[in-house]
Amino acid sequence: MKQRVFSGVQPSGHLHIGNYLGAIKNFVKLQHDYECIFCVVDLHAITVYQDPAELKAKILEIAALFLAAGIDPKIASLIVQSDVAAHAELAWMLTCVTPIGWLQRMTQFKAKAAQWRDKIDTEQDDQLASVGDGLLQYPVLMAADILLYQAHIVPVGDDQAQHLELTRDIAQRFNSLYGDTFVVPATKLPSVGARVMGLDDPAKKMSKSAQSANSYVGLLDPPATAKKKIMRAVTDTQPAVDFDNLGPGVQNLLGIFQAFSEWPDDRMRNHFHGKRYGDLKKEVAEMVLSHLEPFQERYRQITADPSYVAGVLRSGAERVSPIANDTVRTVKQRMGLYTE
Ligand code: AQP
Repeated sequence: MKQRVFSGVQPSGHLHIGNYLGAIKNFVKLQHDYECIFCVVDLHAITVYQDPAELKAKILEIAALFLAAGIDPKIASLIVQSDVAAHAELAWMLTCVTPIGWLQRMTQFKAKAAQWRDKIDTEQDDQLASVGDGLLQYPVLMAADILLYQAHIVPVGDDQAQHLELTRDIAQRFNSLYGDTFVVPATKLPSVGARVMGLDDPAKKMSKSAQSANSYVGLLDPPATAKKKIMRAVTDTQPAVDFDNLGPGVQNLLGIFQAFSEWPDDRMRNHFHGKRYGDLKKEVAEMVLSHLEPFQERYRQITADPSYVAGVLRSGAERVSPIANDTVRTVKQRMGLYTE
């Protein structure tokens, strides 16, 4: 029997090449050798306020982007998290076995809570004037997403590695309290592209919720915009690429090129050592656009029929629900909750 893979992407902001290189590119590769479930994690997105109409549209956009990237719904299941109620149900049961200190230590919680507080201060919006409990609980929901399907492997970018550690801790704690129930999953990071940094600030990771759109190349950015963002990327004060002394901005651009091209290290070095930054950026832009343009063409074809994506999501939910319901039933029995 094939091992199972699970991963998700939030329908928040604009999906960018970091999400693609860190996660989605791996999804496409893994679908041939594993039983894969890929999820638009909309319940995660609402941990900070989302405009309801925008969120609804974004969910379908992300699902269509998965398909445009090459996820084949005949072999992999594509689902929306809130469409399978068992995600939220298991999350509550796992919340009850998770020490609060584990959650308070999460670096993403600290960063996102600070980011949200800044936003509240700037916008002076009384209605949203607090950091929601959902931000703290987010990694438990993520653990539930994964453990629900007894996934063996979780392909993610490096920023999610800490949450995966926590998922393992929660699974092990549950197993030791109630008996062996969950598969303890392994994290799968890509060898290149696990943490793509912001183009305008290579000290920060490329992020959907970045203040400036110049930080990321969106998967749906018009090619001219994508090129302009790359040409403006921060490099450093040296005149040319020096592999023995790479600044973070240059390293990031080389990493983006390598992750798209899949060139080995020695070819990268031979080709780029001594190149001027303007030429490096031009080549990075060409490489990114050579992937982005056909990708965007497939996206246009997929979204031309609005009922197609909804149909894929419906059959995905039908396919995975028996697995999810089975796990919830077992967990309820183990915990002594009511089952018939
Ligand atoms: N910069 C990145 N480099 C490599 N991988 C990345 N991922 C995110 N940013 C990078 C990976 O993309 C997958 C989906 O991410 P997510 O939707 O769960 O959101 P996130 O991890 O919180 O990342 P974002 O894009 O920066 O979103 P916001 O700004 O909304 O927080 C994950 O596997 C993630 O590791």
